[in-house]
Amino acid sequence: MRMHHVLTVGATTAAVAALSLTTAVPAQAAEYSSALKIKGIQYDAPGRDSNKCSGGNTKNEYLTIKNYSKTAKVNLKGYVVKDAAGNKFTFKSSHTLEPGDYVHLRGGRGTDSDGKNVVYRQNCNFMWNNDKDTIYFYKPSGARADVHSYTKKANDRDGNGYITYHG
Ligand SMILES: [Ca+2]
Ligand SMILES: [Ca+2]
Ligand SMILES: [Ca+2]
Repeated sequence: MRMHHVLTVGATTAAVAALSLTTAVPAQAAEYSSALKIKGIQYDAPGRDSNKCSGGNTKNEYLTIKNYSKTAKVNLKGYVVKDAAGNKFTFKSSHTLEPGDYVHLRGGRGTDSDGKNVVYRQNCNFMWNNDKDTIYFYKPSGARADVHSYTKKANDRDGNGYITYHG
């Protein structure tokens, strides 16, 4: 009886450990039904970081969103990007991504351009932390399109500040 009790406790502990492991798996394990996904992120802008609008390097921090559909055009208008701290960016203007097309969502201020594949957050503060963060990407409906968590240590082996997700 005593032995049985010990075994039961052991099994329960293992089950709890397995459960917490499952919970701790980063969000990128999940796969959502979406044509638009995160191709990669330059989360650490090259060089010494400065959030000054003039002369700073926030523009060199960017998220790349790509249309992985072979047939569907997708308008970015209404899509939302959030980080772990709840900082939020909404694509407010129409910007159509053709199949295979991509956009760089850059920090800082600038002129959005379909031809140059760029949208600016119009905010000179950095959004993506250099040590770790989570990238949440939502459809206009509020449904998740893609989510990825990173740490510099685990996900950026070459240390260049860039991480590839859906290449
Ligand atoms: Ca930097
Ligand atoms: Ca952040
Ligand atoms: Ca890298």
